[in-house]
Amino acid sequence: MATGQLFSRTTQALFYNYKQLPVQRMLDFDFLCGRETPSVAGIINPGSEGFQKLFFGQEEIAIPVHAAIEAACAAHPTADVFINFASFRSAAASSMAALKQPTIKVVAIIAEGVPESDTKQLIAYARANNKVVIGPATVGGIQAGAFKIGDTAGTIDNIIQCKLYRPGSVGFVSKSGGMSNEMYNTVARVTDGIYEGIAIGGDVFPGSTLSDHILRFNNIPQIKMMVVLGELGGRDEYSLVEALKQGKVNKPVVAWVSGTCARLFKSEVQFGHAGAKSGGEMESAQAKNQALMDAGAIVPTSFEALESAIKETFEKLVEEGKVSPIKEVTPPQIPEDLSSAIKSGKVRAPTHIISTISDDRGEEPCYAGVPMSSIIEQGLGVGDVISLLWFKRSLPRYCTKFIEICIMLCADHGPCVSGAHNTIVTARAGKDLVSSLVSGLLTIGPRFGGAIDDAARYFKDACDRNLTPYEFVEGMKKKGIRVPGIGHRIKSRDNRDKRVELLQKFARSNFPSVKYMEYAVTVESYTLSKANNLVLNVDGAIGSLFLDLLAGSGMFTKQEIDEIVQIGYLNGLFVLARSIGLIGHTFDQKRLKQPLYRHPWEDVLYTK
Ligand code: Q5B
Repeated sequence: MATGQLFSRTTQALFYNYKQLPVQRMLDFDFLCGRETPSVAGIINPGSEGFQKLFFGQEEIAIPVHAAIEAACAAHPTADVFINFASFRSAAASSMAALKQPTIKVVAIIAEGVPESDTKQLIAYARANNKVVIGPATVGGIQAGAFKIGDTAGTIDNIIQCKLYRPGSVGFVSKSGGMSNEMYNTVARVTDGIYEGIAIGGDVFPGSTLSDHILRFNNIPQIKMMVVLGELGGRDEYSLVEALKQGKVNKPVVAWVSGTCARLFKSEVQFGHAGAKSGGEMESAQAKNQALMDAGAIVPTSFEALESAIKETFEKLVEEGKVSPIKEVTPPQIPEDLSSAIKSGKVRAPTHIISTISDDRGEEPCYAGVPMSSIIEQGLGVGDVISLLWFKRSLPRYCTKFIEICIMLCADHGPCVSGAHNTIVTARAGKDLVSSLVSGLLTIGPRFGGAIDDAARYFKDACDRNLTPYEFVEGMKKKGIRVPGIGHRIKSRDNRDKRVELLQKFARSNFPSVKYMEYAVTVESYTLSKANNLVLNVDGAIGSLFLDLLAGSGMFTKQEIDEIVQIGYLNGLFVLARSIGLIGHTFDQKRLKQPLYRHPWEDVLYTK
């Protein structure tokens, strides 16, 4: 075990197995102490690399995250403390790896339940290599005003109350981490405060012992007295007894071994810690308290009397002039996190996003206020989900059925259409599913699949204005605009688009009115007189029929219909539907292991 100081105001640690709260607490402590550099130099999160954003006072800082211990140590050669938040399963291996790094001097192991045989190996290696292990099963330790391990000393409020933001004159060591918080408070009340506090952990074999730290404290000039809180079980306190007897400790030691109540139980009782069970008489709290007293420690008669024993010892040191008065400092205020300030109602903050269609905050997600379970229980389908998420209302069944038919009919139209072609070429270039899908989707536009909204806009306008097909089509021609929803590359008067027929058939027998569709049909009759392929296409059929759905269902106001047409909802139906086919084409190409596509030269006209 090394002698003297383990930490200082410039000590930096590597934090293993990232946990946001303890790291942030360390940085908040740093800020409270007025440290210039953060005490966490780097984080090791096995398998992931990058940066972790955390607060250092008011500012955010980016702490490097390393995938491996070796890499972290190489990147931060001055960080000599390794704080290990690994689980009990991996704590031993990672601690040994850290101890083997030349830059690491102190390893704190937080996990409880590390196998004793593993801990013994860690202890042996640390001793042989002049390194210090704190724990396992510990909260860690603190050097007041300088450096803190993880969650030691609890909340910032507690740290301020215990004046741990500046050094006092008392060295404290205990087995229990929880009790050390209690004792920091006691010590702060009756002395000038803690200089350093260590919780060695409650295991049978602690990495470093009570006496290891007392002997170390004895060598630290700023520490004027020591407080020890032992507990029943084990013989750790006897090494301190030996040290006292041998005169190795020349500063006052106030000690108490808790667990005196164990004698009230008829059989052996296991207290909280693995090591806290009284085996034989020697391991009882009474025997250890007596031995400590006999060796020269100041041992009170009960735990309740510990505070006054500490007080008296400290006051004696003051009287003797051995303790000079500490200059009190006012610690800076740690800015409160926005989330906790909002929670406690202290502040309000404007939101950055407004959403009206879904809510995932409750027990189950809701679509437009309808819980998911109710959607499933009512046996609703994808048309109903679209009706809720796109139109924010439950449309009648014939409407949602129509939406579903649109999706089914537009799901695919073979490999030769523009979108599928692009998807196929992209998949064959080795791209992933999403890339192949979006490359096809990006092809959807005014000529291919994306004419539904414009078809609805122009048919509505022409129909509402009672234009004759002649006036409408010729008017469009004058403006140089092709009528959206009219015309197809392969469909014609003699080769009708089955999809259009199916949609019309469904609407004629289910919709209260098909006024807009009938108008589109009269337009088609006129365009067919011009050319055979100027049929009402699938975009035109959906566009005109959706106008009928909106107007005839009685579920939308005139203003809402205008808004839907103006915003352009309806191309969404083709996008959604065709995604199904484009995904299928991607899988098909991958399944067929198709090589990179190259367009044949013969199919290109090379000209100047
Ligand atoms: N002419 C669709 O044209 C196509 C005219 C017109 C007045 C028109 C064309 C068009 C409007 C957009 C539209 C959706 C580009 C189509 C779809 C999904 C799909 C696709 C698939 C699937 C076809 C020849 C002559 C010219 C033109 C005139 C053409 N269209 N006049 N209004 N709408 N339509 N798109 O065959 O006098 O000789 O100069 O833009 O609704 O995309 O299966 O492939 O499921 O995947 O290339 O079904 O109609 O005809 O350009 O040679 O024109 O007709 O002015 O007259 P074509 P062009 P002129 S459904």
